[in-house]
Amino acid sequence: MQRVFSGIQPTGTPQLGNYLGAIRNWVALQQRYDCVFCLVDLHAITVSRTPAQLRGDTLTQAACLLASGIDPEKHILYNQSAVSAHTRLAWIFNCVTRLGWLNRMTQFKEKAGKDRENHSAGLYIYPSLMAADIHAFKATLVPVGDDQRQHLELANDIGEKFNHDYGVDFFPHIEGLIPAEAARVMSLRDGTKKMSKSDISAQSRIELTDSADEIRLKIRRAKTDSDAIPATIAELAERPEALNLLSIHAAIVGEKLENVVAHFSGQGFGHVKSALSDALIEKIVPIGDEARRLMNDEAYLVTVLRQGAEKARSIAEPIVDEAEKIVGFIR
Ligand code: AQP
Repeated sequence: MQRVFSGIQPTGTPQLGNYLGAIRNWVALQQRYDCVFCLVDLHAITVSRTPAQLRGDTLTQAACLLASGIDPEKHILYNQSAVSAHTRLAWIFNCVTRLGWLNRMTQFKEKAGKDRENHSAGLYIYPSLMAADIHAFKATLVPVGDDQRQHLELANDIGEKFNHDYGVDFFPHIEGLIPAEAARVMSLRDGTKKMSKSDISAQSRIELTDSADEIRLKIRRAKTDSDAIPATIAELAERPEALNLLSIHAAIVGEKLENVVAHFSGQGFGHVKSALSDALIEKIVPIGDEARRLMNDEAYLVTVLRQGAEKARSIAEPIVDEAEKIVGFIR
Protein backbone atom coordinates (compact mmCIF):
# COMPACT_ATOMS: atom_id res chain seq x y z
CA MET A 1 0.00 0.00 0.00
CA GLN A 2 1.28 3.48 -0.82
CA ARG A 3 2.37 5.59 2.12
CA VAL A 4 1.02 9.08 2.74
CA PHE A 5 3.00 11.63 4.75
CA SER A 6 1.33 14.80 6.09
CA GLY A 7 2.59 17.48 8.44
CA ILE A 8 1.07 20.34 10.38
CA GLN A 9 2.93 22.98 12.38
CA PRO A 10 2.15 23.34 16.08
CA THR A 11 2.04 27.11 15.82
CA GLY A 12 -1.37 27.72 17.37
CA THR A 13 -4.79 26.10 17.51
CA PRO A 14 -5.80 24.55 14.15
CA GLN A 15 -8.08 26.91 12.24
CA LEU A 16 -10.85 26.37 9.73
CA GLY A 17 -8.39 26.58 6.79
CA ASN A 18 -6.27 23.78 8.25
CA TYR A 19 -9.44 21.75 8.72
CA LEU A 20 -11.06 22.29 5.30
CA GLY A 21 -7.77 22.39 3.36
CA ALA A 22 -5.97 19.53 5.10
CA ILE A 23 -7.26 17.71 8.21
CA ARG A 24 -10.65 16.73 6.76
CA ASN A 25 -8.91 15.26 3.74
CA TRP A 26 -6.42 13.36 5.94
CA VAL A 27 -9.28 11.71 7.82
CA ALA A 28 -10.68 10.43 4.51
CA LEU A 29 -7.27 9.23 3.25
CA GLN A 30 -7.01 6.85 6.21
CA GLN A 31 -9.49 4.55 4.44
CA ARG A 32 -7.21 4.05 1.43
CA TYR A 33 -3.58 4.46 2.51
CA ASP A 34 -1.03 3.90 5.29
CA CYS A 35 -0.80 7.37 6.75
CA VAL A 36 1.90 9.14 8.75
CA PHE A 37 0.67 12.33 10.47
CA CYS A 38 3.43 14.47 11.89
CA LEU A 39 3.24 17.49 14.21
CA VAL A 40 6.22 19.33 12.76
CA ASP A 41 7.65 20.96 15.88
CA LEU A 42 11.10 21.30 14.27
CA HIS A 43 9.50 23.49 11.61
CA ALA A 44 7.59 25.43 14.28
CA ILE A 45 10.82 26.75 15.88
CA THR A 46 12.01 28.31 12.61
CA VAL A 47 10.06 31.29 13.94
CA SER A 48 10.31 32.27 17.56
CA ARG A 49 8.23 30.21 20.04
CA THR A 50 8.39 30.05 23.83
CA PRO A 51 8.79 26.53 25.27
CA ALA A 52 5.33 26.80 26.88
CA GLN A 53 3.76 27.85 23.57
CA LEU A 54 5.40 25.03 21.66
CA ARG A 55 4.48 22.37 24.20
CA GLY A 56 0.90 23.65 24.58
CA ASP A 57 0.36 23.99 20.82
CA THR A 58 1.74 20.50 20.15
CA LEU A 59 -0.72 18.96 22.62
CA THR A 60 -3.59 21.09 21.26
CA GLN A 61 -2.80 19.99 17.70
CA ALA A 62 -2.72 16.36 18.77
CA ALA A 63 -6.09 16.75 20.53
CA CYS A 64 -7.67 18.49 17.51
CA LEU A 65 -6.42 15.87 15.06
CA LEU A 66 -7.71 13.02 17.24
CA ALA A 67 -11.02 14.82 17.73
CA SER A 68 -11.32 15.29 13.95
CA GLY A 69 -11.03 11.53 13.38
CA ILE A 70 -7.32 10.73 12.99
CA ASP A 71 -6.84 7.12 14.14
CA PRO A 72 -3.55 6.64 16.01
CA GLU A 73 -3.99 2.87 16.23
CA LYS A 74 -4.22 2.11 12.51
CA HIS A 75 -2.00 5.04 11.44
CA ILE A 76 0.86 7.05 12.94
CA LEU A 77 0.56 10.34 14.83
CA TYR A 78 3.70 11.75 16.46
CA ASN A 79 5.80 14.87 16.93
CA GLN A 80 8.72 15.32 14.55
CA SER A 81 11.48 16.11 17.06
CA ALA A 82 10.99 12.70 18.71
CA VAL A 83 12.30 10.97 15.57
CA SER A 84 15.91 11.93 14.86
CA ALA A 85 15.75 10.46 11.33
CA HIS A 86 14.23 13.80 10.23
CA THR A 87 17.26 15.91 11.16
CA ARG A 88 19.81 13.29 10.11
CA LEU A 89 18.37 13.16 6.60
CA ALA A 90 17.79 16.92 6.54
CA TRP A 91 21.51 17.49 7.03
CA ILE A 92 22.37 15.28 4.07
CA PHE A 93 19.73 17.13 2.05
CA ASN A 94 21.16 20.50 3.09
CA CYS A 95 24.33 19.37 1.36
CA VAL A 96 22.43 18.23 -1.74
CA THR A 97 20.16 21.29 -2.06
CA ARG A 98 21.54 24.19 -4.12
CA LEU A 99 21.31 27.73 -2.75
CA GLY A 100 19.70 28.86 -5.99
CA TRP A 101 16.81 26.46 -5.36
CA LEU A 102 16.20 27.86 -1.88
CA ASN A 103 16.44 31.43 -3.17
CA ARG A 104 13.47 30.77 -5.44
CA MET A 105 11.15 29.59 -2.66
CA THR A 106 8.29 32.06 -2.38
CA GLN A 107 7.24 31.05 1.15
CA PHE A 108 10.54 32.26 2.63
CA LYS A 109 10.16 35.56 0.79
CA GLU A 110 6.58 35.92 2.08
CA LYS A 111 7.41 34.97 5.68
CA ALA A 112 10.67 36.92 5.92
CA GLY A 113 9.41 39.93 3.96
CA LYS A 114 11.77 42.89 3.89
CA ASP A 115 13.41 41.84 7.17
CA ARG A 116 15.24 38.91 5.56
CA GLU A 117 18.55 39.39 7.41
CA ASN A 118 16.84 39.00 10.78
CA HIS A 119 15.19 35.65 10.08
CA SER A 120 16.60 32.30 11.15
CA ALA A 121 18.72 30.09 8.92
CA GLY A 122 16.17 27.40 9.84
CA LEU A 123 13.38 29.28 8.06
CA TYR A 124 15.58 29.51 4.96
CA ILE A 125 16.45 25.78 4.84
CA TYR A 126 12.95 24.69 5.94
CA PRO A 127 12.17 23.18 2.46
CA SER A 128 15.12 20.82 2.81
CA LEU A 129 13.80 19.56 6.18
CA MET A 130 10.37 19.19 4.57
CA ALA A 131 11.90 17.03 1.82
CA ALA A 132 13.59 14.92 4.51
CA ASP A 133 10.26 14.52 6.37
CA ILE A 134 8.73 12.83 3.33
CA HIS A 135 11.76 10.90 2.03
CA ALA A 136 12.62 9.50 5.49
CA PHE A 137 9.46 7.40 5.11
CA LYS A 138 9.82 6.84 1.36
CA ALA A 139 6.31 8.26 1.23
CA THR A 140 5.00 8.58 -2.32
CA LEU A 141 1.85 10.60 -1.67
CA VAL A 142 1.64 13.95 0.08
CA PRO A 143 -1.69 15.72 0.50
CA VAL A 144 -0.95 19.43 0.20
CA GLY A 145 -2.73 22.65 -0.45
CA ASP A 146 -2.02 24.54 -3.64
CA ASP A 147 0.33 26.81 -1.64
CA GLN A 148 2.66 23.85 -1.01
CA ARG A 149 3.14 22.84 -4.67
CA GLN A 150 6.53 24.55 -4.91
CA HIS A 151 7.83 22.74 -1.81
CA LEU A 152 6.80 19.41 -3.25
CA GLU A 153 8.63 20.10 -6.51
CA LEU A 154 11.73 20.93 -4.50
CA ALA A 155 11.41 17.69 -2.47
CA ASN A 156 11.45 15.79 -5.78
CA ASP A 157 14.42 17.81 -7.08
CA ILE A 158 16.35 16.98 -3.90
CA GLY A 159 15.48 13.25 -4.00
CA GLU A 160 16.43 13.07 -7.70
CA LYS A 161 19.73 14.91 -7.15
CA PHE A 162 20.61 12.56 -4.28
CA ASN A 163 19.85 9.54 -6.51
CA HIS A 164 21.86 11.06 -9.37
CA ASP A 165 24.87 12.19 -7.30
CA TYR A 166 25.24 8.83 -5.56
CA GLY A 167 24.28 6.71 -8.57
CA VAL A 168 21.33 5.04 -6.83
CA ASP A 169 17.59 4.71 -7.28
CA PHE A 170 16.83 5.16 -3.59
CA PHE A 171 14.27 7.91 -3.04
CA PRO A 172 10.98 7.47 -4.94
CA HIS A 173 9.07 10.15 -6.82
CA ILE A 174 6.50 11.96 -4.67
CA GLU A 175 3.03 12.79 -5.96
CA GLY A 176 1.01 15.65 -4.49
CA LEU A 177 -2.56 14.83 -3.56
CA ILE A 178 -4.02 18.21 -4.38
CA PRO A 179 -7.83 18.10 -4.18
CA ALA A 180 -9.54 19.18 -7.42
CA GLU A 181 -11.60 21.75 -5.54
CA ALA A 182 -8.86 22.72 -3.10
CA ALA A 183 -10.49 24.65 -0.28
CA ARG A 184 -8.41 27.78 0.30
CA VAL A 185 -9.89 29.62 3.22
CA MET A 186 -9.15 33.31 3.51
CA SER A 187 -8.97 35.59 6.55
CA LEU A 188 -12.32 36.85 7.92
CA ARG A 189 -10.77 40.33 8.13
CA ASP A 190 -9.13 40.46 4.69
CA GLY A 191 -10.35 38.27 1.84
CA THR A 192 -7.01 38.54 0.02
CA LYS A 193 -4.97 36.98 2.85
CA LYS A 194 -5.11 33.29 3.75
CA MET A 195 -6.61 32.33 7.10
CA SER A 196 -3.70 31.49 9.39
CA LYS A 197 -3.40 30.17 12.94
CA SER A 198 -0.57 32.59 13.71
CA ASP A 199 -2.32 35.75 12.42
CA ILE A 200 -2.19 38.32 15.24
CA SER A 201 -5.92 38.91 14.99
CA ALA A 202 -7.93 36.03 16.51
CA GLN A 203 -10.98 37.60 14.78
CA SER A 204 -9.44 36.67 11.41
CA ARG A 205 -10.00 32.94 11.93
CA ILE A 206 -12.32 30.27 13.31
CA GLU A 207 -10.37 27.95 15.58
CA LEU A 208 -11.43 24.32 15.99
CA THR A 209 -11.90 24.92 19.73
CA ASP A 210 -14.16 28.01 19.33
CA SER A 211 -17.52 27.87 21.11
CA ALA A 212 -20.81 28.37 19.26
CA ASP A 213 -20.97 31.96 20.59
CA GLU A 214 -17.45 32.72 19.41
CA ILE A 215 -18.18 31.31 15.95
CA ARG A 216 -21.39 33.35 15.65
CA LEU A 217 -19.62 36.53 16.78
CA LYS A 218 -16.63 36.09 14.46
CA ILE A 219 -18.88 35.41 11.47
CA ARG A 220 -21.13 38.36 12.37
CA ARG A 221 -18.04 40.62 12.49
CA ALA A 222 -16.47 39.15 9.33
CA LYS A 223 -15.72 41.80 6.73
CA THR A 224 -18.26 41.98 3.88
CA ASP A 225 -19.56 44.60 1.46
CA SER A 226 -22.97 46.20 1.11
CA ASP A 227 -24.09 44.58 -2.17
CA ALA A 228 -26.48 41.66 -2.38
CA ILE A 229 -25.24 38.21 -3.44
CA PRO A 230 -25.05 38.04 -7.27
CA ALA A 231 -26.31 35.22 -9.47
CA THR A 232 -22.92 33.86 -10.62
CA ILE A 233 -19.41 33.20 -9.24
CA ALA A 234 -17.88 35.39 -11.97
CA GLU A 235 -19.59 38.45 -10.46
CA LEU A 236 -17.75 37.82 -7.17
CA ALA A 237 -14.32 38.31 -8.76
CA GLU A 238 -13.79 41.75 -7.23
CA ARG A 239 -15.44 40.87 -3.92
CA PRO A 240 -12.91 38.65 -2.07
CA GLU A 241 -14.67 38.72 1.32
CA ALA A 242 -18.05 37.78 -0.18
CA LEU A 243 -16.43 35.03 -2.21
CA ASN A 244 -14.65 33.73 0.89
CA LEU A 245 -17.79 33.44 3.05
CA LEU A 246 -19.71 31.70 0.27
CA SER A 247 -16.76 29.38 -0.43
CA ILE A 248 -16.51 28.44 3.25
CA HIS A 249 -20.24 27.72 3.27
CA ALA A 250 -19.90 25.52 0.15
CA ALA A 251 -16.94 23.61 1.65
CA ILE A 252 -18.54 23.04 5.04
CA VAL A 253 -21.89 21.79 3.68
CA GLY A 254 -20.22 19.87 0.81
CA GLU A 255 -22.03 21.77 -1.96
CA LYS A 256 -20.69 23.21 -5.20
CA LEU A 257 -19.92 26.94 -4.92
CA GLU A 258 -22.11 27.76 -7.94
CA ASN A 259 -25.12 26.13 -6.23
CA VAL A 260 -24.47 28.06 -2.99
CA VAL A 261 -24.20 31.35 -4.89
CA ALA A 262 -27.43 30.58 -6.77
CA HIS A 263 -29.15 29.68 -3.48
CA PHE A 264 -28.28 33.01 -1.78
CA SER A 265 -28.58 35.15 -4.94
CA GLY A 266 -30.34 38.46 -4.30
CA GLN A 267 -30.03 38.18 -0.50
CA GLY A 268 -27.95 40.29 1.88
CA PHE A 269 -25.12 39.13 4.13
CA GLY A 270 -27.26 38.86 7.27
CA HIS A 271 -28.89 35.78 5.82
CA VAL A 272 -25.63 34.24 4.54
CA LYS A 273 -23.87 34.82 7.86
CA SER A 274 -26.66 33.27 9.87
CA ALA A 275 -26.76 30.13 7.67
CA LEU A 276 -22.96 29.92 7.66
CA SER A 277 -22.76 30.20 11.47
CA ASP A 278 -25.31 27.38 11.85
CA ALA A 279 -23.39 25.13 9.44
CA LEU A 280 -20.05 25.85 11.13
CA ILE A 281 -21.41 25.29 14.61
CA GLU A 282 -22.87 21.95 13.58
CA LYS A 283 -19.53 20.75 12.18
CA ILE A 284 -16.89 22.44 14.35
CA VAL A 285 -18.33 22.58 17.88
CA PRO A 286 -18.45 18.77 18.38
CA ILE A 287 -14.78 18.58 17.31
CA GLY A 288 -13.90 21.37 19.75
CA ASP A 289 -15.78 19.67 22.59
CA GLU A 290 -13.92 16.41 22.04
CA ALA A 291 -10.57 18.24 21.65
CA ARG A 292 -11.13 20.03 24.98
CA ARG A 293 -11.94 16.73 26.66
CA LEU A 294 -8.68 15.25 25.33
CA MET A 295 -6.69 18.36 26.30
CA ASN A 296 -7.67 17.67 29.91
CA ASP A 297 -5.94 14.30 29.65
CA GLU A 298 -2.37 15.30 28.91
CA ALA A 299 -1.00 11.88 29.94
CA TYR A 300 -3.12 10.22 27.24
CA LEU A 301 -1.97 12.67 24.55
CA VAL A 302 1.70 12.21 25.49
CA THR A 303 1.27 8.41 25.38
CA VAL A 304 -0.33 8.57 21.92
CA LEU A 305 2.56 10.72 20.63
CA ARG A 306 5.24 8.49 22.20
CA GLN A 307 3.70 5.34 20.74
CA GLY A 308 3.41 7.07 17.38
CA ALA A 309 7.07 8.12 17.52
CA GLU A 310 8.10 4.54 18.22
CA LYS A 311 6.22 3.33 15.13
CA ALA A 312 7.64 6.22 13.06
CA ARG A 313 11.19 5.39 14.17
CA SER A 314 10.77 1.75 13.15
CA ILE A 315 10.04 2.87 9.57
CA ALA A 316 12.26 5.95 9.15
CA GLU A 317 15.46 4.88 10.93
CA PRO A 318 16.33 1.93 8.66
CA ILE A 319 15.69 4.16 5.60
CA VAL A 320 17.95 6.94 6.89
CA ASP A 321 20.59 4.39 8.05
CA GLU A 322 20.68 3.19 4.46
CA ALA A 323 20.89 6.75 3.06
CA GLU A 324 23.85 7.42 5.38
CA LYS A 325 25.61 4.28 4.17
CA ILE A 326 25.04 5.40 0.56
CA VAL A 327 26.71 8.72 1.45
CA GLY A 328 29.71 6.83 2.88
CA PHE A 329 29.22 7.33 6.61
CA ILE A 330 30.68 4.41 8.56
CA ARG A 331 28.02 2.55 10.53
N1 AQP B 1 -6.21 29.10 4.93
C1 AQP B 1 -5.99 27.85 4.51
N2 AQP B 1 -6.78 27.31 3.56
C2 AQP B 1 -6.55 26.03 3.14
N3 AQP B 1 -5.60 25.23 3.60
C3 AQP B 1 -4.80 25.72 4.55
N4 AQP B 1 -3.77 25.20 5.25
C4 AQP B 1 -3.30 26.13 6.12
N5 AQP B 1 -4.01 27.27 6.03
C5 AQP B 1 -4.95 27.06 5.07
C6 AQP B 1 -3.26 23.85 5.06
O1 AQP B 1 -3.10 23.26 6.36
C7 AQP B 1 -2.01 22.33 6.31
C8 AQP B 1 -1.14 22.50 7.53
O2 AQP B 1 -0.64 23.79 7.55
P1 AQP B 1 0.60 24.18 8.45
O3 AQP B 1 0.15 24.43 9.81
O4 AQP B 1 1.68 23.17 8.31
O5 AQP B 1 1.18 25.48 7.80
P2 AQP B 1 0.50 26.73 7.19
O6 AQP B 1 0.01 26.44 5.81
O7 AQP B 1 1.51 27.82 7.29
O8 AQP B 1 -0.76 26.99 8.14
P3 AQP B 1 -1.06 28.29 9.00
O9 AQP B 1 -2.30 28.03 9.77
O10 AQP B 1 -1.02 29.50 8.14
O11 AQP B 1 0.16 28.25 10.00
P4 AQP B 1 1.14 29.42 10.40
O12 AQP B 1 0.26 30.51 10.90
O13 AQP B 1 2.01 28.83 11.46
O14 AQP B 1 1.92 29.81 9.18
C9 AQP B 1 -1.27 22.57 4.99
O15 AQP B 1 -1.51 21.49 4.11
C10 AQP B 1 -1.86 23.83 4.45
O16 AQP B 1 -1.92 23.83 3.02
